[in-house]
Amino acid sequence: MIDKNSRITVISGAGFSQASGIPIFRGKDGLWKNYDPSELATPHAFAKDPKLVWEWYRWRLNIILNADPNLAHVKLAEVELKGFDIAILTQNVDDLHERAGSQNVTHLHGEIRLARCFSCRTKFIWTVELLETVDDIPKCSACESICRPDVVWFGESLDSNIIQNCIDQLSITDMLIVAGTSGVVYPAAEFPFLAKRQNSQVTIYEFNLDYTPISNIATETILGPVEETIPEFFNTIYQK
Ligand code: BJW
Ligand code: ZN
Repeated sequence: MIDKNSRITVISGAGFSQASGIPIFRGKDGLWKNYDPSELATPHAFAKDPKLVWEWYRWRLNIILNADPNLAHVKLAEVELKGFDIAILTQNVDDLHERAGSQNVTHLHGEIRLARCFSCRTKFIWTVELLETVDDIPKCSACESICRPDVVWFGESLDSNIIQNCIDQLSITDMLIVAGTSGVVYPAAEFPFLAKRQNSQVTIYEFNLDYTPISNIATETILGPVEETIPEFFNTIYQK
């Protein structure tokens, strides 16, 4: 199926980290205090009530900082360690791919472990200890302005260099794995279609609990939890 000259690209979404205890966005699992994430992950929500939005982020940060990579994260890192050319384009703001050992990870929607100053754009890294000392809106240590999570909210543009890198990566990939994403948030939702348009030979494997809009163009949709299906899939490939 693939050898070490093949290029593998993985697009991961919230379902990839679900088994690590990190709530996904859509469905009842995503609700926090009855707020839908799409009501909170916006510049408008932050402008209206930054304290509420930070409370949501602190809640999620605490979960993420204390979470561990699951068997799906670990398997991708192992595949890379075995010498396969594998790039991960993640929509997730957690760092579980990196903590599992993956080296080539691109964050499309930013990183929750970073906060950035609204005025001078200085960034700082959250730790569990630091998180415990700040219970209000975090302030910049350089200029005292308020900080925001260093993530991409609805209506905000993704970094143009990151988008270009994704387009380049998708144009050269032999195998595309789309795992644990509902495939409804753009521009990431468009990426599998883009890969197919750029290279009709690309094999697209989708891993999800359910079918999604991506299933229509996937070579195969493998239903089940990624923490089981991803390790099984790569174990099969190694045997060939
Ligand atoms: C499992 C599992 C297990 C569970 N194993 N599977 C074109 C058309 C229409 C709209 C737009 C468009 N272009 C832009 C837009 C607007 C908007 C958009 O896409 N809206 C749609 C909702 C319609 N996009 C944007 O605003 C983007 N900006 C942009 O394009 O700028 C230019 C522009 C702006 C405005 C108009 C036009 C152009 C920015 C998007 C930023 C998304 N940000 C968030 C928050 C990040 C910060 C944070 O984390 O707090 O990113 S929203 C949220 O959704 C988060 C996620 O990364 C993202 C995707 O979610 P994901 O990963 O798919 O998770 P879920 O929960 O939806 O799905 C989980 C899946 O896993 C499910 O399928 C489960 O079945 C499965 N699953 N457990 C396997 N164990
Ligand atoms: Zn500042």
